[in-house]
Amino acid sequence: ASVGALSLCAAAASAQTTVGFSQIGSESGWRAAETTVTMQEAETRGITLQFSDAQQRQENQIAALRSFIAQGVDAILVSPVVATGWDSVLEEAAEAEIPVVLLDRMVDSSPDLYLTAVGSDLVHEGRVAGEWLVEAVAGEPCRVVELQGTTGSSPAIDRKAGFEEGIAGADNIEIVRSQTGDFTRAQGKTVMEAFLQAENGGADICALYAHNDDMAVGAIQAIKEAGLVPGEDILVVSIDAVPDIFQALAAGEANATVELTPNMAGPAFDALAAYFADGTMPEKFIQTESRLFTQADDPQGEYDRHKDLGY
Ligand code: GYE
Repeated sequence: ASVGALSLCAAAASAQTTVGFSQIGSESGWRAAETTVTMQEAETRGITLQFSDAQQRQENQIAALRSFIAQGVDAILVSPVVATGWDSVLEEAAEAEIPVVLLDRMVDSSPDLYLTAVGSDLVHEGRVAGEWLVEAVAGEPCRVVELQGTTGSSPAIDRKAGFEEGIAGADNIEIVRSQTGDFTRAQGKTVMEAFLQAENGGADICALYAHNDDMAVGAIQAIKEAGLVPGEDILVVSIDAVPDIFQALAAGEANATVELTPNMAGPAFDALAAYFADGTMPEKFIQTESRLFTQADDPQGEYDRHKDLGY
């Protein structure tokens, strides 16, 4: 079964729309911001949001989705922690004619099994980071260490592939170590400590590429504790554009980040509203914008602006 139009009636009949949201957890500042924004967007629109925190476990997400289906919610939002293993539960939602919208991460399942996905082009983000590094080192030899996101998650897979594409033409740049830091600050620091130790105290590392800002912030701490200057001795490029990385950019301790909006729920709720109103089928992928920020892009101003926004 695929997402049908019958759920239109269900949502239209009840005065209030109820949406279940299965969130991954709170591994990063970006994730926390997405949760906040999703709750705000629901409230603004008068949507009742059933929030479920999976604490990083797919089995908890699948259980949450099953409980949303059993309750008969009007729609489901899910940020899938990993890409595989969703077919059965998505089929169950489709059987129940409950539209599912993916937020910020993708699944390997057939697109027929969800209404739409809201997210950035994760490969593009990695490519932008890689291309930035190619320019920054201008032909000089550069040994890169990479902190990957959660193993098996679409951003970890795609941001790795994208970065490799971005540096593909540059023989002077080489990824010498690559390991997961699970998108967390704590793991970013621990894994960076191991990288530094393995690479001559850090002297042999030219740049760090982290799949998110939180891991970069943890790694920056490790670099400082190793007696090196992040942003100078070791270049730091990451993804998300959370307030803390703008602070690091302003302090010269990070070099570049690729912005990812935490407002995935706004476009998701817009698509659901149109779908419930008259059956309008959204595009299968609603792409949010990505842009690069460097130390030259007024990081202090960006920090202030992001602080004011709350993310
Ligand atoms: O970049 C990271 C996180 O799924 C794209 O998940 C998202 C990533 C985001 O926790 O910080």
